[in-house]
Amino acid sequence: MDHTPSLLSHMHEPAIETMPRERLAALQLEKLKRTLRHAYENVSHYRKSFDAIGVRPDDLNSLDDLVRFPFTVKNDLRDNYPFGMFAVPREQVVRVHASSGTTGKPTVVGYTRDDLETWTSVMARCIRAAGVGPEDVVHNAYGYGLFTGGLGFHYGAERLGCTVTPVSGGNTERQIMLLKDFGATVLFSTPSYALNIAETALRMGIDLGKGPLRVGMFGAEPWSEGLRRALDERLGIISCDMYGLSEIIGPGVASECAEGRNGLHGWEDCFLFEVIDPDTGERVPEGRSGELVITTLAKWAQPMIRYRTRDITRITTEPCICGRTHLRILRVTGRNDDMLIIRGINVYPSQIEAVLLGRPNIQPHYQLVVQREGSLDALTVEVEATAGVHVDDYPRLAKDVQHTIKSMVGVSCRVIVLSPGELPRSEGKAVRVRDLRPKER
Ligand code: DLL
Repeated sequence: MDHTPSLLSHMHEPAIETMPRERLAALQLEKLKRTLRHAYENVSHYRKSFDAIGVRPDDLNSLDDLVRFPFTVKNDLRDNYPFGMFAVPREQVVRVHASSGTTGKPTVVGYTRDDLETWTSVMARCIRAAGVGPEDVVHNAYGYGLFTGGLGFHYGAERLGCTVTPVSGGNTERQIMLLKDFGATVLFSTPSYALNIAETALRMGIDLGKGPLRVGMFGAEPWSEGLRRALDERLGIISCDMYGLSEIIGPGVASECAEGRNGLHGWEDCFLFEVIDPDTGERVPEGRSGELVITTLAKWAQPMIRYRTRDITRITTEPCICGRTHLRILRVTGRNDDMLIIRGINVYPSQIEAVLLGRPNIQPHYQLVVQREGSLDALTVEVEATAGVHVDDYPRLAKDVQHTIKSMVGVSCRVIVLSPGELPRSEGKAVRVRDLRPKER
């Protein structure tokens, strides 16, 4: 069989990744004009929302002109459920995915054949950036199905020539047997599931840290540097962060390089990134924290114009040691929606995680329970002690954690220390918050 064409296309890719930023901007402008026209001409939602504020695709003459265009929000997708945001005849849509919302109907996303090709190639870029290649045996524990994680990683890794095991989530003991028997060198999963895998393996008497595993690509939920260190150590790997969302393409929007591991390269030839103040909608200067807004530049079935991700982050265009020129998204600390306001203090679960991971005798499993006490919200943090800590020591441990959370995050909370194994373990996206407040009517 002749493998030349696919090898050649891989060789062209790195040129895009190191393209000078001025050329990248010119490419973005050209693609953005096409995207705006395509959206306006083919999606009634965009036609209406542009007309409502009197802007036309032709009003865009520079990248900065994008601020004149309206945002798109998750509700726009819900209102047009299931296929109302498609910009091509349904016959050209060859795949749909969906993300389950907390409220009823899922958010549906569609792909043309070209969109799938774009997705596969950005995924291959991400996986290569983590230092993975054809020599690797990849264990893919992201869920296969409507969730974009499983199939997104699958096709990207196959494109690179890796040997892919499509395990999906769940049945953790069997996963460990396969990891070991197949000699997996790379693990794809959510960070919370990776932790579950590491822990279950130890219980089975298997130290994955001593095996051939060498790289982990973790994402789909917020996680902290502390959890990164724990996973690196327990699994004997270099773990890289991976970011994406169904509405934009799935995983593959941005990922860390193995060399830098300091922010995720967002692929600017395919996506245009902005950071805004979530209250005013104004762009914030580079380096300042705000809500990430993404416009697709190469998505035909369902173009997204200024999609408000609700994810809070910062971006930088400072050069990275790996030589890639695409901007970096600094770790996504959480979603706007995940933010708790406890007695006036804003708290993200990942901030609590960062504190817990630094404490002795505490395991990296936790849940935050929010309750209404009178007119105020009260926070209880449930954590687990490590094996071997005597129950008599739990109250002292609780006090220590409570004190550290207060001094580092600024929030007062109750802390309950539980025995090892008492908290639920994740098999996909971890549930970090149990909200027991009465539902607003
Ligand atoms: O979670 C896509 C994905 C799959 C990304 C596998 C990475 C790995 P959704 O289910 O639509 O898509 O959820 C998207 O998850 O808006 C963020 O809030 C959160 N998220 C995703 N990656 C990260 C990350 C997939 N690395 C939503 N850090 C996003 C923090 C993340 N949050």
